[in-house]
Amino acid sequence: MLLASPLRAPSRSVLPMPLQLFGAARANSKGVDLAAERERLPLLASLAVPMPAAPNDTSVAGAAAAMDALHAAQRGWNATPLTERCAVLLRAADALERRTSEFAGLLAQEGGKTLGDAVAEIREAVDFCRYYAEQAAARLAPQTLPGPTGERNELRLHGRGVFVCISPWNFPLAIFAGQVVAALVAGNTVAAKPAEQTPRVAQRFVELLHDAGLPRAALALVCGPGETVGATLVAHRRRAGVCFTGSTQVAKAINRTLAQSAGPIVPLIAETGGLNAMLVDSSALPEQVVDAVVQSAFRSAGQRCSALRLLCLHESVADKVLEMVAGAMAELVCGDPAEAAQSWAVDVGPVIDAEAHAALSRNIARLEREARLIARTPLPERLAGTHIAPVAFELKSIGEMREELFGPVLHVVRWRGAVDALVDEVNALGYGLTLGVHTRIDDRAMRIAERARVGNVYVNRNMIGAVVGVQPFGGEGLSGTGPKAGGPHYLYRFCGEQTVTVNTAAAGG
Ligand code: TXE
Repeated sequence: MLLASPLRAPSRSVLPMPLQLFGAARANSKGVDLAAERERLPLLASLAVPMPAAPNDTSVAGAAAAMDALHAAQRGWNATPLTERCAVLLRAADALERRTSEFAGLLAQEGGKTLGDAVAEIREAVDFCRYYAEQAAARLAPQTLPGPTGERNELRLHGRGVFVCISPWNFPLAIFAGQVVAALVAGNTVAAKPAEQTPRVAQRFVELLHDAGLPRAALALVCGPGETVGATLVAHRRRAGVCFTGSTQVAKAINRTLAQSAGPIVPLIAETGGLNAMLVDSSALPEQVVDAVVQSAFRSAGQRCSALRLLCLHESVADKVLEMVAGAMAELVCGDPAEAAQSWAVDVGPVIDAEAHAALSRNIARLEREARLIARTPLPERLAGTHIAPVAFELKSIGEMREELFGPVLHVVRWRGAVDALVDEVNALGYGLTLGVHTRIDDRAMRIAERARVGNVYVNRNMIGAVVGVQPFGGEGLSGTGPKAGGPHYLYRFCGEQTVTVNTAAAGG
């Protein structure tokens, strides 16, 4: 059934502006040339392959046993030459690239990804493998530090021990892979816990790593509920670090578990959600703003931590921009998972599960009572149970923003007066992940960036790009701890450091 219709170029009515909707975009937020990918993947043949069985959940006792086994294996893996650890990642990257269509099918079926999003995500995972291999080779070898005559000082980096990597469902391949390979290449063994919703993608990637030469003992896939299985890994006395991506609430719960459990003090690398704003001033180009808004708020059905949640429009341009946003939202195509898996024309796929659907529906009903509805994308009746139609509401003030709604829901406010005061209001929300700025006034964007307490600022473009090595990604405040994934400082957090000082004047020194 999935192969019933070949991929087709998106056909659309004439848009009210030169807007590029997702399927029609030439390059997407991950820097992937979608037109080239369309050529390369004319038919996703392996989508016809049935979904593999999901791995069984690990018991709590099994999770604890896995930690002990990983601890026993760590010394051996850490002693594996750095060049070989890097080579595993490079072989994995090549294999993943070759298996793009298979993984795209899995991502579409298990994670509800549109084809464009799935291909971009695979590319990101490939990039993580190659980038961390390259970074490890360049940064993790021992260094000699300057010191007094008669002494040699060496700085050595090593794996810390067993790293617990806990990932969310919204990038079930890229985030899972990025965490795991970073921890591994640094010399740690890894307990990898994927989200409950997406264990198959994780399992396939783990198999791929083993096929690429990773010893079985270096990595354990541990599936199951976060509150029990995940918490067991975090609380285990053998954990030497935790790398977590997910919600702010769970990051705080993990912090509490770490503080209350026996065992060493260990680092927590947390990447969490955001209440991401886009600031548009009176000089901004409306066409550019609208393209950026639609991409940033509704791509991946808004299920991205970087997604635009709060659009702040200067009152002089607000009516015009909102009219155009409404026009663009009317053009978005919501498609079912099967269509999404085979067609470049689907812009908005389903939300992840019934629970997410119910929570978003409740919040939208609240906004319908409390705020002004600006626009809603038409949703075919047959998709009503699985999809949330992209929707935009106008609020009276930023203070009405609540917690992150992880779906295609856009809040809009109008502003006037000093832009610094607006930035302060956005800072006061406490999150600090992404910020968009649209202005043609010289230096204004840089001043805003300086004042804003966020990890990633995007000027005069959409705000969901996080190309590995190009826009290292991660926030501060309620949005996470840093260092940034896909950046030059990331691997260091997975490493222990040791200095060795040798008295070279001593006999035999
Ligand atoms: O997160 P959850 P979800 C954020 C995004 C959103 C969230 C969505 O903004 O807030 O992720 O993902 C496990 N002890 N980002 O719903 O519920 C759980 O089983 C240990 C940010 O999956 O927090 C799952 O594996 N583990 C981002 C994982 O935590 C526990 C990029 C995440 O679950 C646990 C992408 C516990 N007590 C999404 N409870 C960024 N900033 O980069 C749950 N888990």
